[in-house]
Order: sequence, then structure tokens, then C-alpha cells
Amino acid sequence: MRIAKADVFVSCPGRNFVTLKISTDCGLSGVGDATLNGRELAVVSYLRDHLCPQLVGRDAQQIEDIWQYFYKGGYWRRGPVTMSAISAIDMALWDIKAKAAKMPLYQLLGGASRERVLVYGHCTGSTIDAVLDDYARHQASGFKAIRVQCGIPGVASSYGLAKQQGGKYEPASKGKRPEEQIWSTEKYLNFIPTLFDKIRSRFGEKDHLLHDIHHRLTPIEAARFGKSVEPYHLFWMEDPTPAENQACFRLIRQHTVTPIAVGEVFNSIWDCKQLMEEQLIDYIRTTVTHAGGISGMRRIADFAALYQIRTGSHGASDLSPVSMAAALHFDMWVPNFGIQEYMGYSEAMLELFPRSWSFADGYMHPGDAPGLGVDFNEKLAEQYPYEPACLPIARLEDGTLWNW
Ligand code: CS2
Ligand code: MG
Repeated sequence: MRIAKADVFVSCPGRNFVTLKISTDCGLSGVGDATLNGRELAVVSYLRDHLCPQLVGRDAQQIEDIWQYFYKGGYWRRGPVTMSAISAIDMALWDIKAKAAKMPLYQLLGGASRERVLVYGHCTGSTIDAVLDDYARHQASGFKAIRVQCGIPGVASSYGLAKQQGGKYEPASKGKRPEEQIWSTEKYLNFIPTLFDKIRSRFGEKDHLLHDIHHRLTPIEAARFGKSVEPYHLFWMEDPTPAENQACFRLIRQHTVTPIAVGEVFNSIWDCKQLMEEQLIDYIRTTVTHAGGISGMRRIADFAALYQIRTGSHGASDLSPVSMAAALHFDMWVPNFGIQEYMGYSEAMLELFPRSWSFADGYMHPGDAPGLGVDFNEKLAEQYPYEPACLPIARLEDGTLWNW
């Protein structure tokens, strides 16, 4: 089965998605997601100008050899651009292989390890009252696990807030320059325990509560954060501090039993090594789109299992419905599954990517269509050309550039 064509599409049905379609000489084709929010065109060029021409003529069944060919063969290993491109190829080839086997991908991976996939949704609001309303809406739509982000009194723009009340959170803004936001660690740390106290007092203990710190704290501040929310039993605190110096997570661990999730910005197993070997985290957030596709994620999850670390894949809506489909197949199979993020998509996005996955009662299922069970409507995509957009940056109140 030879690869006849590999095409890259950038489409913007409200936000930009990069989609790879690989077609074979036997008529089967597969899709992969290569979206790297705010840096989309770098991956488009990496694929179009460098990898796609080398794919044509290769045997589409040799997924592992193709992965190694682009990983080792590129010489410049790793990095988000390279790995997003490799990920999309890997996803598309697994799609083709599963279609050829006439199986949904999770069957080909080894079969279902569970009946359905627990997902968490995003509850946001600019005030505690707005958060309580949005939380009730999430409960009513079935979610059993809810991430909670709230505006911080006295801070003009916090991470994780929807632009309109009740709307979906979308961090990127249109245009070629990033929006600038202001951050105050002191105000945040003083406010957060009150938020979780209000949630637990109103809604009780039955849901899983999650929170994303989005790399904003230093290790000792993260330790204080973790301790201060222990009475509210969080499922996890996410990205408490940047994970470049992984040894600094030891300090957080010495002070708190609040579980830690890290890894949405990681792109290979090497980024996970120390955090896992020293058991400094509890959940690994890598995704099929940025960490080497299904093949990369399998290696990471098996390594994580040695340390009883479970998966909790990034599933923000800046990862396309193709990524969501691949993630759900992976989640159905992976033995050490923890949870999956699911923010949902707009109608326009869903129309562009017809799919077999479904959501009910706080859980998802990838469906039983052969392959990934997701398609890409190329014709419709012509109506949604690329629109430049950027992720924001954050500054402290005195103007110092901070981690967004
Ligand atoms: C986030 C994302 O979903 C998450 O946990 O941290 O919202 C992240 O900011 C975006 O994916 C960046 O593109
Ligand atoms: Mg996050």
C-alpha cells in the first residue's frame, strides 16, 4: 500500500486548525491533526516543504519505520514544530491501518480497557457567582469532572476565562500581535481557597474538581497553593510551575499531597523522564498532536505506568476534532488512563470534521467506525481560510514579562 499524496490544509472555522490528509494508491486515506496554536504556519511548512515530499511512494503500513525516519532522520530531534508534524503523520497512518483492518483504532491497539472515557469540562466565570452558575450548567449537562477557573478580584485578566459569560474559553486572539494580560500571584494565592470553599459548600464532594495554574507560580508558591487547597480534594493542580527545571517539583512534593498534572507543552518521552522517574507528578498531559502521535503516546504511557502515573491528555479546543478522535481511541485502550480533557467545539468546527465520537453523561466514546472515525470536509474548508492569531502574553503589575 503506497502513499500517493500527502496534503496539508489550514482552515479557520472560528479558530485555526492544521489538518494532514494522506492518500494511498489503494483508495484508503487517513487524517492527522498538526495544530500548534499560534504557530500553525511553521508546522504547515515543515510538513509541506520537508516531510510530505519524502512520504510519497513509501509503504503506508510502515508506521514505526516512518516515525523513526522523520525523528532520527531529521537530525534536529524533538521540538514542538517537528513533533507536531510527525504526530499528524503518525495519526493519519494509524487511521489508514485501522481502516484497512476494518476496525476502530482502539481494537487494533489491543482492545478496550474500559467501557467509556471519563472527560472533564471547563467551567469559567469572572466572579465566584458566575462560576457557580457555570458549574451548575456543567453538572446539568452531565459532567462528573469539572475544571474551575475564576477571575481574580483586582486582576484585570486571568487565565482561563471565557470572553463572554457562558461562552467557551479561547485563549488566542485574531491578529499578528499577542494580547497583553496582567498577572498578580499574591492576589491569586489569597483568593483561590475561597473559590474552592464556595464550590464544595454549594455542590458537595461528588464531582472531581480540577484547576489549571498555567505555569504561573514559583515552586514554593506552588507548594503553598497545593497545601491551601488540600481540604477541597482536587483531582489535580495543573502546571503549577514551568517544567523546564524538573528537579524543582521535588520542593512542591515535599509540602503537599494535592496531585500534580504536567505535560501539555511536552513533545517527547524525554521531557517526561525525570518527572516520572522521581515520581514528581501524578498525571501526564501529553497529547497525540504534540507528542508523536499514537506511537509517541504509547511509549510515554507505558513508561508512566512503571511509576503509577496516569494519563490526563490535553484536549483544549485548539486541538482539532481529529486529535479528539485519536485521543479517545488511545484513552479506550491505555491501561493507565486517568482522565481526558474535553472543551467541546462549535457547530462550524463539527461540520468541518464529521465524526463518530459521542458524549453522554460525562463520558465519551470514540465510536466503532473503522479507523479514527473522523473525516475532514475539504470542500467546506475552502470557506474558512487561515486567519492570523496569537496566544496572549502575561506581565506582572510592574510590567515584568511573566509566564502566560
Ligand atoms: C490549557 C490550554 O487546556 C488547557 O489546559 O492549558 O487552554 C492552553 O492554554 C492552550 O491549549 C494553548 O494553546
Ligand atoms: Mg493547561
